[in-house]
Amino acid sequence: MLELTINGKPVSAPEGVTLLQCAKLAGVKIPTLCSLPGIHTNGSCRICVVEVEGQKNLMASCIVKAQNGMVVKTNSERVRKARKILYDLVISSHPKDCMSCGRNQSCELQELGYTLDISTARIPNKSTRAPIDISPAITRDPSKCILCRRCVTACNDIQGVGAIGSQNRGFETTISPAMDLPLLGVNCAMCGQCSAVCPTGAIVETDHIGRVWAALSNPSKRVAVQVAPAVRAALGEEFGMEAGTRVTGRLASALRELGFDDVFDTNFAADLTIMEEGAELLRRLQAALTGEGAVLPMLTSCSPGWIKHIEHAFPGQLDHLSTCKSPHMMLGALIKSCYAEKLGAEAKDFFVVSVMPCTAKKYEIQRPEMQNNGYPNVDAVITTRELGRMIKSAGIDFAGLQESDFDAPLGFSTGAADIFGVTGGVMEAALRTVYELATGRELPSDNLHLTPIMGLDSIKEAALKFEDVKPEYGFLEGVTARVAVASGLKNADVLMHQVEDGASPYHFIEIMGCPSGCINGGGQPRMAGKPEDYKVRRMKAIYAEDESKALRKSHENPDVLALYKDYLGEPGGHVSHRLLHTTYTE
Ligand code: HC1
Repeated sequence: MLELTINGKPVSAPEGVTLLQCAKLAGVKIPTLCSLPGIHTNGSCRICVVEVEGQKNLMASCIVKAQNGMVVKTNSERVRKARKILYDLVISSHPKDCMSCGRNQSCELQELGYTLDISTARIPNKSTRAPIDISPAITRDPSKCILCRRCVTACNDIQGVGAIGSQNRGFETTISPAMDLPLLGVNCAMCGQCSAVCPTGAIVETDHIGRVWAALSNPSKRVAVQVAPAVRAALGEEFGMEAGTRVTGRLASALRELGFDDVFDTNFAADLTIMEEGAELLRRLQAALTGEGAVLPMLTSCSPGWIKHIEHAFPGQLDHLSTCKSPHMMLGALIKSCYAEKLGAEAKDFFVVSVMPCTAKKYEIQRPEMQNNGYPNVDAVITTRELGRMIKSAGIDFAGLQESDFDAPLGFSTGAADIFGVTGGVMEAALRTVYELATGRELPSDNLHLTPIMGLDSIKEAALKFEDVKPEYGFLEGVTARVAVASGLKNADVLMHQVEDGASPYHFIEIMGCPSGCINGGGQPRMAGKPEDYKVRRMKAIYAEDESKALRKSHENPDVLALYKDYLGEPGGHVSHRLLHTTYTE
């Protein structure tokens, strides 16, 4: 252990930590605009400067390593003055339009001004408005960029995509795609990890709140809403609750209070996806194992950031993707067909809203593959953050809401659907069903988890041997199915290079575009100010949702079974294919 002094108090810290981490361990908060746990920006903002005895210059505490005997001051007059000057320089080119900015009251730059007790801007404003880049999922306003480079780190180092970077030099420096191209013109996956770390309003999700309010006040539209699995494990954070607080019942009530006519659950369609994807996997395995030939490994297709990435990075491998649409698109397709028919209505009468932890879902809904009979399956996507803003703007006391259930018939789900929200969950849910269908034997309800693919590791794998299968699944007898799971696009690439080389040992691979899966989606509450284990807390909430359910396997969902009996026929059948499946050919 190291022994040093911070602000006159003795502090012990493990070897290797920075002064910023060391101060945090000692309960001393040093302000910063660029550093975040897991995001290493090399001290670009300098706001975290501290005085170190014996050193002439102030030092950026996020890059200087703690050393034995150091005497550090984090709040001296010299430090405070320097931070104010640095802050003034940052805001000298900032538009200062806080009142009309989407990040008003959730902006780290604004909050820092308060923390530093800034009362006047002493450097004349040099701000010039640069053109705003509005893509279907992400909106970039370069005027609000403070060059902290968190987004560059998220895109390049964590996701391995490299869609944005530093352009030009000195005062001309901007953060943007190369040659100032729009995001839609480069290899951006629309995952929104940049928007989740941006401290200001420079990178945000493209706003769908306006179109949702408009639909809610349009008397000729029936407005149905659905909620992704991961939203219920994080929305509470927007209302000051601890990371990992489960708010499923309050969420359903809030949506009713907002005026939605139907409050459905994407989880229903996650169960449906397992039926469809499971049938597709069994068909592909049968073809492969009986010598007919099939494209394996099959890759999951529910993460639209992942879909956009494979189109850019591995365009020759698209036939590995499952043909299943993502669950929320499936549910949208059902609302505008089966459910509309039941009510004597038509697709045009409905406006379907998805509440998602994901920004790429905004891109997904406008894809031509995601419509039936000329109508998009889903009309608007709001992120978890956007829903939080809508609830606040409607004056709803979220914490004080009574809990309620989602509406029938498209709101009931099993625990298998809940775990879609975390990396490894789709695979575990699929294997729960495929194993029971193939063997006819029930898995013990107290031992459903496939532990090798649980947890937040970036790449995981498991093997499952099929023995004593039912006669119709004889092709599986003695077969050991090998599966892998990756979350985050950089990790996906590792598995995809094997696929591209024809060297993948797996039959089935789950890929989620965001690191750790949807619990850490680009549209989830931002991590700044959260405990470092916030992802673990959200993961535990997701597994707790699963474990709290009476039914925990998708093929046991009675409403999904009724849907097949009354409308769809069988998994992978003709109606399913028309509504619930697609192919990507870009
Ligand atoms: Fe996801 Fe999915 S799990 S993609 O991670 O398959 O976003 O939560 O809604 O559609 O169900 C996201 C989450 C989500 C879909 C489902």
